Amino acid sequence: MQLRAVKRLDEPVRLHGQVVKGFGRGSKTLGIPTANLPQHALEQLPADFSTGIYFGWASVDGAGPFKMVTSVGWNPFFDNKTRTVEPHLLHEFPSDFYGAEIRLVITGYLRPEANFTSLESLIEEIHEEIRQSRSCLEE
Ligand code: ADP
Ligand code: RBF
Ligand code: MG
Repeated sequence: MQLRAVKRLDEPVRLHGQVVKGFGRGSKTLGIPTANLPQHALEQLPADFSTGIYFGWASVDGAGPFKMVTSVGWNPFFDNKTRTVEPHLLHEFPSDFYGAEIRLVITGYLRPEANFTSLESLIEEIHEEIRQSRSCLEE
């Protein structure tokens, strides 16, 4: 993989909302579940916030904090029509937690959103970012 400069945000960005259903693609297609935030949570983003891949911390119904890596954007690979915030939490949960209150603190930025030539390359890239986020957050 190419080495990337990780950017710490000057001000952490906080978002919260109840976990909603998406297209079910995270676990089924990618093997990487993402807890989607409701559309109105996007209003909590600063106006100049760029779409892209970020990392930070999450809590679920007050449990945590758990490390997380999140996409904020349009998911160009899937040609989505709406902007979404979809964190993958670096924690094994015993079951789904749709409807739970999730809180995010976004502390760092990894890269802009990208399109990929294959699903395999998207999955490989996300796995690399999970490793990178883990090591950044352990510092
Ligand atoms: P959807 O398109 O509905 O978001 P996903 O396949 O992305 O479907 O699955 C997401 C759901 O999986 C989350 O809403 C959450 O309830 C559950 N889940 C289980 N483990 C995790 C995890 N480590 N990170 C994020 N979500 C998880
Ligand atoms: N989707 C894209 O279309 N392009 C991306 O560059 C991209 N990067 C992602 C990085 C991470 C760390 C995660 C968790 C997801 C990413 N996705 C990306 C989003 C992916 O398309 C999304 O999780 C699925 O659409 C399932 O909802
Ligand atoms: Mg999801």
